[in-house]
Amino acid sequence: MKTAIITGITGQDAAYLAELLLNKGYKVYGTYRRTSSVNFWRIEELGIDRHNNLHLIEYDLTDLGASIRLLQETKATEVYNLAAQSFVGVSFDQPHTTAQITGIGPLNLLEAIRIVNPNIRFYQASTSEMFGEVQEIPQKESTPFYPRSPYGVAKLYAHWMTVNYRESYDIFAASGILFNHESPLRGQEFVTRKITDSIAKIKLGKLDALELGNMDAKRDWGFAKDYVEGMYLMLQADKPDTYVLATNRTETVRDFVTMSFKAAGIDVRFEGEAEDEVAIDIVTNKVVVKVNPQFYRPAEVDLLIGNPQKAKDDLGWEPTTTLEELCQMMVKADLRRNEAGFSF
Ligand code: NDP
Ligand code: GDR
Repeated sequence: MKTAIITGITGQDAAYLAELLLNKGYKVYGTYRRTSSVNFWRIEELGIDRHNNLHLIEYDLTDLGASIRLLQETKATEVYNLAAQSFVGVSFDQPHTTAQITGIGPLNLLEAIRIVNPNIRFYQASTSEMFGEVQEIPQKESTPFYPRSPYGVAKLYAHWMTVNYRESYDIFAASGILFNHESPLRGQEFVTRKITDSIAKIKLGKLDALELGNMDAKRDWGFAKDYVEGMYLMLQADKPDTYVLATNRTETVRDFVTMSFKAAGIDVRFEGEAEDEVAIDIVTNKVVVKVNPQFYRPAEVDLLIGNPQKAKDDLGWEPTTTLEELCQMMVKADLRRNEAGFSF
């Protein structure tokens, strides 16, 4: 039986990856960190929380000793490092914490692999935020990096350490540069889920209007379940490498708003500019989206669009879900949850 560690089991990607690996017959150790009230709603929603082959372990990425013991005790042969302080906005307020968790955290795991068993295969969750300020369109593995947030800088450090351990110690260390990927399991602080959950509440009369920041930002949004398949394929390859996973389509936050309202059966029109921009329900004439500068970032990543050709050629990976399908899936899930009276 193959054994894998997935760090950050309470997060979106780890839940889908755990489901994938369990279905492939893996024994999975999912790590969570100590909090006063830990929340396993994602693995519960997928129905895998009581799976015989899923073992939950308390672990903090910032602890080197704990990283060493984690590898010694589980005897895992694959480590998927998905844990991070993953919210770009928060990284501006907590740059030091973000550096410790998102930057140094992966180094702890790489060091632990080097010490405990250099044959362990390692996946690092790298990000399109490392590209930041546009240098080339579409972005690919060879595009120069120019991160625009403490989060992006921390991830870039972890990415280069992954490459460095691959080259220095012959460790099978893969780095997946993943563009934004969303799902009904996305955290509510991220813009897509904030939009779909708010639209469900507006549709059900529980909320008047949704407040957003920069609606001009363009993102390459895919479906998280497609992307975890790519993570798995990277660790099954003949050699470790760096791969971009993306859909090669980019849309604005405004477009995502329009598509998601449409998925809820509401047509909207936009009026005004910048801080005065609003979206109006065409039938009721009510304002349903306002801009709140509180959600602007000190530095923004304006445009992300990825070229996943290398992953297609080497791994046979391709995204399967359109943005319209993604919006429909997310709005449907949030309507169901809000109708039932709860929404994480
Ligand atoms: P989430 O924010 O949903 O999950 C992050 C996980 O990391 C949570 O389980 C969180 O635990 C855990 N974590 C945070 N700090 C620590 C710590 N000190 N020790 C151990 N665990 C910790 O992220 P996603 O699932 O969306 O993303 C997975 C990974 O991929 C992240 O590294 C993210 O940065 C990266 N990424 C994500 C993309 C996306 O579009 N989703 C795109 C590119 C990269 P807790 O619940 O306690 O907070
Ligand atoms: P991002 O995702 O920063 O790309 O990082 P997020 O959904 O937070 O922002 C996307 C874009 O939307 C704009 N925006 C808002 N964002 C949030 N969160 N809330 C708002 O109200 C809002 N209004 C507008 C943002 O300014 C931004 O331009 C995600 C995370 O999952 C990272 O961990 C991951 O590495 C990258 O995707 C790829």
